[in-house]
Amino acid sequence: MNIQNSIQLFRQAQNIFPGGVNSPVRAFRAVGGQPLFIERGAGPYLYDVDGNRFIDYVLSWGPLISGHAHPKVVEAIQQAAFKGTSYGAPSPLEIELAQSIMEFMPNLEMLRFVNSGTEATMSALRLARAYTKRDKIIKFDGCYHGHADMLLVQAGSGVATLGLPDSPGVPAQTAAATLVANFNDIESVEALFKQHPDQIAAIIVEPVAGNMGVVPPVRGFLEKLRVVTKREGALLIFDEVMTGFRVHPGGAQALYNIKPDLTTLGKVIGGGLPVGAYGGKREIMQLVAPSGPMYQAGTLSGNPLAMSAGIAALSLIRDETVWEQLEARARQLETGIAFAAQKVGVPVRQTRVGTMFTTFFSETEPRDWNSVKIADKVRFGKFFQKMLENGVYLAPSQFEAGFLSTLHDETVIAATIDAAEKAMMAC
Ligand code: HOZ
Repeated sequence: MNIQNSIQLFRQAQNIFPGGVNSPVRAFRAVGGQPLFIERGAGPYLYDVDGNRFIDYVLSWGPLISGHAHPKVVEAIQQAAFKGTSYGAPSPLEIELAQSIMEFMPNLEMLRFVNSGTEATMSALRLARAYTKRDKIIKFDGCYHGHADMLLVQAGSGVATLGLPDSPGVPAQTAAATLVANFNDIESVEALFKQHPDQIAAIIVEPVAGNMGVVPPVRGFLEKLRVVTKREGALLIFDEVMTGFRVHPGGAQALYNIKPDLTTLGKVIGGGLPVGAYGGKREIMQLVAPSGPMYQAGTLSGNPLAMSAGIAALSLIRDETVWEQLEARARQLETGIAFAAQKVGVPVRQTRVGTMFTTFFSETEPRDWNSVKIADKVRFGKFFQKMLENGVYLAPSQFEAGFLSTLHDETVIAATIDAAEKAMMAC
């Protein structure tokens, strides 16, 4: 595969950006080789600057449920841009998008728009602390909720990929207020409540873990989190930045029928533009300034481009048949990859919930970070490179999720399975 232009650009980029990138996982350090520079995306495909075409399963790390550059989303952004790119004042678009989100997720009685998932989780935790008047929080080993100080503790995603469980620069006191439990292990949660009585403000959880690769919750785990938090006077925060609209139209909270106190959402509600939101029970949300004393603000929050793109993107997935088709294609991919691995004799564990999936190169059932981290990363790296050579772009880390769009049709999926079989034979 010719990647001469990408090679040249990466050389330049390394002088300008740390590691040559603006977000760590993109540097391909976990899979070898070097990043491809992208020229454009169209439907299920990405095209790099050397003219190579790839079936894309990253989809901007999740949000592009209707594929790249969907005409309706592009048109909405164009129309909005003609009317100005930012007002720093309320616009009717904010109400329209919020109402659309609330139809999908009725637990959000009120919400606040922000600019990213990181802002959403950081603000939701501040709110939980303000509401409960407690300082400590619980997160799960291997879960990632953005790069706010208090959340860079035994985190997933790029932090796990690069083998940096924590980050220098996070004050020890801040890190000490973040308690870490094991995903899918309610006993580890109970133990923390016992050790820190009346001090824990909230549990924040990816209801389907996605940032250590896709790890579904075991039966009863989320239900128990709900019971324990209620009993202990702590809030339950579902971080649905990844799972929102991905595992079910109403997110994981609809799929598993759990009512969290607060929910965080990210780029998916802006059709891939920079946006996020946090929301939940009215009584809690009313603590947010200016209706309450918990301060949080942002000039670009609710900006008209992101709102317009979000309105268009969500309107495209309202139809139930869209979901049925997505589910069918995702199942085709899941079984196809698992079958290819079996045929070739490569041990994998294939996980999937809705349109999120991961192929773990492991014989151990993925259940938590400890069972996931032993996956064969070298083999994954080889698989990743072979998939690229065969025209398939996966997330460049064993510890990330893959995503499908409505434009990943049967033919696209069949080509992916074919590529997977070839790639497995070579790794
Ligand atoms: N940590 C992000 C995915 N979980 C990657 C973001 C990016 O590189 O764009």
